[in-house]
Amino acid sequence: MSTALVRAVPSTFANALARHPSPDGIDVARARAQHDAYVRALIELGVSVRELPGEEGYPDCCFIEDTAVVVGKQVLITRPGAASRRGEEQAVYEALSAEKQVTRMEGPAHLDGGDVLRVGDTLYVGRSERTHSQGLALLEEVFSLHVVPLEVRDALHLKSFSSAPFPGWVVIADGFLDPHSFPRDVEVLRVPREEASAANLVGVGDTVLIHEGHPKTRRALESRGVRCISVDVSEFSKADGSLTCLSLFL
Ligand code: CIR
Repeated sequence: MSTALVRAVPSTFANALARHPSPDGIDVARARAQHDAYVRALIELGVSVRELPGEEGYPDCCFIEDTAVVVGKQVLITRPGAASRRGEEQAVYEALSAEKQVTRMEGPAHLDGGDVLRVGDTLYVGRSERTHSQGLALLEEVFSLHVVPLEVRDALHLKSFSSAPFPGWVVIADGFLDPHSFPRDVEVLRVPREEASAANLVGVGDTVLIHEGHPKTRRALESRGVRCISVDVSEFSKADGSLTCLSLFL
């Protein structure tokens, strides 16, 4: 059974970082209800979910994916790219250090887990406003995997417009990345740019969780035999988050 670590939405979530703050603001109660539904969907798919408490001093802490990169027993605890998020990783370190081989990233390197896309034995790593070359070098050192940098433009993270929901599969939104960035034996599913946030999928078995309201992506997946479960993460989207960012698969 797979295990996912999630982190509760703090009451300060309305102050989460946002590249284009929504005029309506973030509704924290609604975000919490959406988070609960996301957790329930994972549990219904047979995932064992562990939840860490949120911390009021870290409005973005529910975006737990950014604080660690997990590959089997090896974990790299990151130094998040945004200064206001540095320190969120401590609780994740404490939760994982007894059961995993944990390395901690030291300054000046910085990296967000949302920039790390694992496809087989390769880590594709977005060079973004949050992740720079020193962060990439440490990834190469810690994991015995090939690291390939990809430039991120017009988005927060590499996984803001991509994901690898199943082995051998990558989903990317049009216009952000050259589809030929991946080897030929990787199946690349392209989704329309206007549905970019639906390219960020969580895959469990033969099923994906998909951001609600993206019919073209859903149809493209279903026509390939993928079962889709929609979850509404609209409040997290207002803070540039999507589906993978809300969990760390251990
Ligand atoms: C941030 O700007 O850091 C958060 N508001 C959003 C982080 C989303 N993380 C992710 O997609 N991995």
